[in-house]
Amino acid sequence: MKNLTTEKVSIIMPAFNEAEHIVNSIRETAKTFQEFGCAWELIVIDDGSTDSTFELARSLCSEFPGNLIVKKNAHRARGKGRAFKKAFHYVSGDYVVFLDADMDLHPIQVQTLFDIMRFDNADVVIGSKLHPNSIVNYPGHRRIMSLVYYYLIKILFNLPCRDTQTGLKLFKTEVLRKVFPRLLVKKFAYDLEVLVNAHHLGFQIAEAPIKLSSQRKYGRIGLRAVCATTWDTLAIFYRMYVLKYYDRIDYHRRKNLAKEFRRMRR
Ligand SMILES: Nc1nc2c(ncn2[C@@H]2O[C@H](COP(=O)(O)OP(=O)(O)O)[C@@H](O)[C@H]2O)c(=O)[nH]1
Ligand SMILES: [Mg+2]
Repeated sequence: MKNLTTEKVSIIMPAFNEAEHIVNSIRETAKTFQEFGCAWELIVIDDGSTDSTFELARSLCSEFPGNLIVKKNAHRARGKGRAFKKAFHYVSGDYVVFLDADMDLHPIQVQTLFDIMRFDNADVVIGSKLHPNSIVNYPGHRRIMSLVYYYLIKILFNLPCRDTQTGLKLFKTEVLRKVFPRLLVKKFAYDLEVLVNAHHLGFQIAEAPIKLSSQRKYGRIGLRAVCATTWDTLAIFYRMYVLKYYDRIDYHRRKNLAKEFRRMRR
């Protein structure tokens, strides 16, 4: 296998009630990155699972000392977005990979994302179920949801990508350092908020084909999650284009820092 990168890669793996998969997912990810031959760390962030996800993940720390970090949110399922934000505090790599914990998407595909990052000179590469070369095996109703969501995103944001929701993404760490402090969404539409802000800040986003084989026949996304995602999506649009919140956030932060500085000098 050719060398992925000479720099360090941090993989963030959110996990909620994944006792069935987590041990295999951690071992498989560790094995893949060991074979890539680069420096890596895997940050598993459990969101108050009600099964043994956290205990199982933590029991593997002695197998991968210095490479595996396992953290837990005390409160139950506060959302994947919030989990990513928390996990980012532990990141020490130059690149960050978002990877779902159920192995629907095998981490070997990170190689393709890195290749595309180089070829396209991109700052962000996202796995896309709607890429013409993707091989996807997932439930029919999820296909329809993906397509409807694609048109909604196209109309609202005109992003240079077709699928914002897939659980495999690669970022240069500097992108997330700039983007994370701006985020408000804590649950499902956080992917979109990350990409909308990265695009708005002028970072290049490219899409990669993926191979996805769904482990769960029906998925876990219910009607409530669909409604919440749609609502959050409209809220992101409102903040971006009506309130211009994301532009003002830097201004307010600078103003607060200046105020703090003056207070310190007094
Ligand atoms: N930390 C955290 N992880 C979550 C939460 N909800 C889902 N996940 C994880 O996010 C990933 C994707 O969730 P999944 O239910 O497989 O969604 P799907 O692949 O889009 O059907 C998996 O790794 C889950 O364990 C949450 O509220 N908090
Ligand atoms: Mg999944």
